[in-house]
Amino acid sequence: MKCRCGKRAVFHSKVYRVTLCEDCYSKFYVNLVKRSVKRYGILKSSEKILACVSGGKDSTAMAYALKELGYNFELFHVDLGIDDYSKESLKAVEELSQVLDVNLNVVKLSDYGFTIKDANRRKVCSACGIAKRYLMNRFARERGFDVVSTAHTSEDIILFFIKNVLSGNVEYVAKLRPRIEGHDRLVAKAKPLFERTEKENAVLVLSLNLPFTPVECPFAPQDVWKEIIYDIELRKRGFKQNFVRGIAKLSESVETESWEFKHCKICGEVSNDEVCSFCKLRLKR
Ligand code: Q46
Ligand code: ZN
Repeated sequence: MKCRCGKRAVFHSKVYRVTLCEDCYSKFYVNLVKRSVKRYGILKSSEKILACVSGGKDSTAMAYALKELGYNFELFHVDLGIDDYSKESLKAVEELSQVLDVNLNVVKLSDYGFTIKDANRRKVCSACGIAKRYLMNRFARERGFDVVSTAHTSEDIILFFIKNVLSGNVEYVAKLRPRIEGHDRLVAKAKPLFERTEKENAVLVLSLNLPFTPVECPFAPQDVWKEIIYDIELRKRGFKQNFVRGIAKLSESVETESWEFKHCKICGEVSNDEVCSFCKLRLKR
């Protein structure tokens, strides 16, 4: 198959009705991100952005798009201390920082007195999420960043939505807004890739040969819901994109004004409890 410019195609999509080569695809991808950011007011051109990168393909694609769109941003990586996975991830984000010529900030979880491997094995991903959210928010606020940008894809958003609806946490849909404004000690959060798919991100990083690690975290769960989401997309083209747009609309209808926040009596950060989840993790040591 050939691109409209005549070169060999690397991407074909029935949803967008396009067939594109490497060069045309990267422009097309960046334009898609630009369109989402504009339509949903996800980022402002005046903002200083902290872009969270794991070393995987999705956050690499996000960093590339932010660079191409001319945003003022730095990279942020949490070294989780998970053996080879963390070593490979760190190597990838260091290379990415060089390739994009963007400053990289690294925070080591072990500096806070524990590593992910110390968490209860069945709850390791939940502990990891708590630690990453805590560290990125605190780092961003203390260093004067206006917004934290994460590379959640449409699959992540749909997965989170399904799981929370199934457990009855309907109000949590508010957390799926493409942009959540800052409040109290919480910095604004942005998801510029919420309409993008993992495949679109993979094609971008592979076709541009951007640094990323294909090494999977040893704790990554086999999620049957992800497979179901892929199956639906196969049977109903455009499902993911339409569904996340619906979630974005729904998320705006959830009232969050009455949500009450406390402050952790140990670290002072925003918390649902007397002691925040991150300090609880640390204290279990
Ligand atoms: S890094 Fe952390 Fe993921 Fe590994 S421990 Fe689970 S959550 S799987 S994004
Ligand atoms: Zn705390």
